[in-house]
Amino acid sequence: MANTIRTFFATTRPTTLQATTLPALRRSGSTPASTMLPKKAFKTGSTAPEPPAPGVLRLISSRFCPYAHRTRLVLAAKGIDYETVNVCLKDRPEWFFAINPLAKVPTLQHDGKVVYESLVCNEYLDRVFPGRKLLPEEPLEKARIGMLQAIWDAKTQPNFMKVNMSKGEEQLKAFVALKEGLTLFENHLVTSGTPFFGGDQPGFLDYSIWPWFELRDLLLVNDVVKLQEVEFPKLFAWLSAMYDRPEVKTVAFDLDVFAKYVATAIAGNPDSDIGLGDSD
Ligand SMILES: N[C@@H](CCC(=O)N[C@@H](CS)C(=O)NCC(=O)O)C(=O)O
Repeated sequence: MANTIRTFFATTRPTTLQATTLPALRRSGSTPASTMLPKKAFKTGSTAPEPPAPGVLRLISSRFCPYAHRTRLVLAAKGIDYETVNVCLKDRPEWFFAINPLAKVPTLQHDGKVVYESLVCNEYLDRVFPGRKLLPEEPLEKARIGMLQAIWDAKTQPNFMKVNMSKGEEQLKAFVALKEGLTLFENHLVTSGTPFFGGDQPGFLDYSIWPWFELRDLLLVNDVVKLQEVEFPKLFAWLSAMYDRPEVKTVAFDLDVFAKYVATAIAGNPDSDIGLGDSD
């Protein structure tokens, strides 16, 4: 399973970048728009879907992307209605580059506005939509979340990937580094005395780190690099508490399908539509 997760991000950049001519709006009112869009991924050469109707929030996504998963979690936590357009990461549609110059998921479209980068998307959703606030207002508390997020991005998440993609000495080194990063998260829970990084309920950071924990059995694939509860008791309690959350259940990855996707990726032909039926 080494060398696997890298392929989740494999992309082939289209050689030609066509100007996008988006067709006129096709919907109005409160039609549950997601029912009108295919679950299958749009690929290079596809016609762009019509833009979302006024007031409809669209998530441009990929079923197996942990960054898009961050945003799915926030959407579920805040109970926000949205529609999904899936894109193929290997053969991204040309029209996607005209919406987001990086052509990365997640990307949001909302009333003519475009927002991309998972953390930016999540803050946008938190600020613009009603419901439970996920980021603290208090400046120091917000700064603490931001600093832990920086640790996650610099030290922790990359080592989850390195452990997955390496072997032998290199893998063990990455595993030690991963555990050093995770210790800072463990310590935070010890100090805060709360079950979640967001307090009594999950907040911004809980959702932005969760996807890698949900995927950990696919990422940390042998017994030598398994996380042990005895080393991270608070983090393990946090894991159980997160699994109990309805928003986590609602958008949970199907790990069997995910593993099949990984197998197609290892074989060099990641199948974004794996597990979907003909009518999807
Ligand atoms: N920093 C970005 C990373 C998003 C990202 O890398 N998404 C991957 C899919 S999991 C992607 O769109 N890859 C396309 C590419 O890198 O070209 C974020 O937080 O949203």
